[in-house]
Amino acid sequence: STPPITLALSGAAGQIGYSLLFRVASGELFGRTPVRIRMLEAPRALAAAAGVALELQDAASRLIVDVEVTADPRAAFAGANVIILVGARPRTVGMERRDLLEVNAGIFGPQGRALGEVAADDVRVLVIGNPANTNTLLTAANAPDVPRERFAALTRLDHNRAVAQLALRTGVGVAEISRLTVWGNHSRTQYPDLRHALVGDRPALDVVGREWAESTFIDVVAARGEEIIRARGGSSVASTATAIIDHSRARQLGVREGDWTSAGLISDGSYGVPEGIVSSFPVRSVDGRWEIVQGLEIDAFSRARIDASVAELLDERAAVSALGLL
Ligand code: NAX
Repeated sequence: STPPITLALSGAAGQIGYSLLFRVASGELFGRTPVRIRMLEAPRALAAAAGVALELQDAASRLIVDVEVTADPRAAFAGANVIILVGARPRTVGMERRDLLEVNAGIFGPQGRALGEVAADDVRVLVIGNPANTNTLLTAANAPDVPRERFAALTRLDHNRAVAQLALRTGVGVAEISRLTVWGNHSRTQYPDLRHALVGDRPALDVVGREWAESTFIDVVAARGEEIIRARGGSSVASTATAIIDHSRARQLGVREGDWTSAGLISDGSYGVPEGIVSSFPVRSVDGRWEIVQGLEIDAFSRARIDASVAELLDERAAVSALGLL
């Protein structure tokens, strides 16, 4: 029988954790491979996490080998093959960005160090907690021995939002949409790019026109998180869990020939994005490793949008560096 995968999930008692764990139990994340679950939580949420673990028992999943709950990153990450970092300190009213970055560096720095020391040799790390790109940078910087391509920030939710909007606009099923890219930061400055996208076999730009592509589409996708908060009275949870599963399956199984998806990866300088920052790119997975899709032509409009989001990422990196946290 297949040896189990060890999954460590931080923020496991939070909303996204609560949604994701039961989908792991039903095999959506790792197929038929059995899984050991390590739930990492802040000390104040350990009791709630233990409650979620009881419910996981009640799911009577044939795939779950065991569940452990801990507040110690080293215990959670020991031997972990997949680490999903959801737990973060959300921005509260009146909180400066500098404070937000500092508090989160206090979480992701030590977690990076711990995973670098004790995770399995084949570990993959996916960061969801915001600011996701810079939290990924902090995690990776503190785990220098883990190969750089193993770290990703989740931008698949933004990608899925872009796919859905383009399908709605053009009246086709989502399966007809390909070659969309989300570039840059997981924030309002992100650039959902349909310049290379296809609707069926037609260039998306010919179908929707420049006006819609360059204003409405970008605004709707980039502001979708806020729209959900207004409509639902809470941030995106189940769709985030879906995006985590989609990202992970695309990494494990690859994407359709001729297509790609989006993920925040540590830049190797591709597309003029400064080396070392974590930016969303067009990506494909080759033998389970993320690679940036090369050779796409970047016109002046795209250049300006990518540069604007990259400027924000450089700013975040500078702020964390200035605090002595990188
Ligand atoms: P919740 O507040 O429901 O859950 C967060 C959990 O993290 C809490 O249970 C908290 O106790 C835990 N936590 C805090 N510090 C921790 C630490 N040091 N170690 C372990 N756990 C810790 O938020 P939820 O709705 O689950 O969202 C979590 C994060 O996802 C937020 O940062 C949010 O901004 C981010 N998001 C990112 C998205 C993306 O696409 N990248 C989209 C959805 C979401 O907004």
